[in-house]
Amino acid sequence: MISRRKFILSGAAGVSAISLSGRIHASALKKTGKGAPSKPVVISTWNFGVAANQAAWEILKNSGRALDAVEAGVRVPEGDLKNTTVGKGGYPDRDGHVTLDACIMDDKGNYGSVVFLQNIVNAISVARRVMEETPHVMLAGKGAEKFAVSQGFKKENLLTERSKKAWEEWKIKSEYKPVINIENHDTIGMLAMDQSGNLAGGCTTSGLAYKMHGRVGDSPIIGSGLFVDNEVGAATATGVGEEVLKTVGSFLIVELMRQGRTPQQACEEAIKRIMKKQLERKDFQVGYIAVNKKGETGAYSIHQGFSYTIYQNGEHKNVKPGFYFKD
Ligand code: SD4
Repeated sequence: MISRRKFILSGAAGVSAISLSGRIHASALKKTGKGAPSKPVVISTWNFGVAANQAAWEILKNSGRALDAVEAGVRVPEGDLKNTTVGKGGYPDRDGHVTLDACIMDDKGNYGSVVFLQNIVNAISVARRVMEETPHVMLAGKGAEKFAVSQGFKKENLLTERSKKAWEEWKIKSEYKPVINIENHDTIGMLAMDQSGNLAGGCTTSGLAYKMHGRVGDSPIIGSGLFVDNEVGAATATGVGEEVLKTVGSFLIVELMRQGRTPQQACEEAIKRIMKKQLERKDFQVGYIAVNKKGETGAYSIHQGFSYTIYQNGEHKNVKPGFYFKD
């Protein structure tokens, strides 16, 4: 367990300490200082990064590998039945099937991914096995499921009563409209740098709710939902995957960092790249987070409401980054 029972929530409106349960203590309001970046560091999308970062930190603080940390971290929301965007409990596609996408990448440029995986809770761990136990980098659908079972993963129904009910209510109108900032929980993308300075990343999702059956998003696609280059840095995405895919967002951010941009500048440029083509569209969200080899971090989104969670310099912080549409 981490010894510090509080972490800091910071944003445009100020900074507040909140308990690990996620409740805000108004009495604990205080300003954050900008500490110099240090390692290890773990950064992840949204609020559920809190519990996920703690699991990752347990590994990092004991000089564990960034790769092990991101896997352990994102398994937390995968197994959380209340979470409707990742793993078991994730909202289904329009036909009522929960289909998962996930990928993982290590410091040596190795990558593993599963797309359109059904009936297995921990898609991230299956992705890691694809990376480490097969000659391939990506497995899809039934093949991915068969491989997972051969590796000892248990098959189970991922549609919970709650998500089934939500789907039945959705079917009444059957309108496909991805919700911006769904419950402040969405795809989890996690980036970590360990004590040795090595980077890794993981990204896992049930994808957009009520998508067409067979749809695959950005999250399991190398360079789009996630990219790690141990020489430079790492980036990951959340939001409407189609827009991330069209701009190969995470790879773009890492390449911009290679050219000298800070993680913050690179995330902003990647969002601008999307909006250049989508200027009139205000109906979708994308958020990016990034870290470079110095342990500096950055984040940016199209709309307000995106947040990320970081553990660095002895503090857990939930941060609300800047965003494109200011009004
Ligand atoms: C996808 N990027 O499947 C994922 C979903 C997500 O916020 O992140 N939603 O397109």
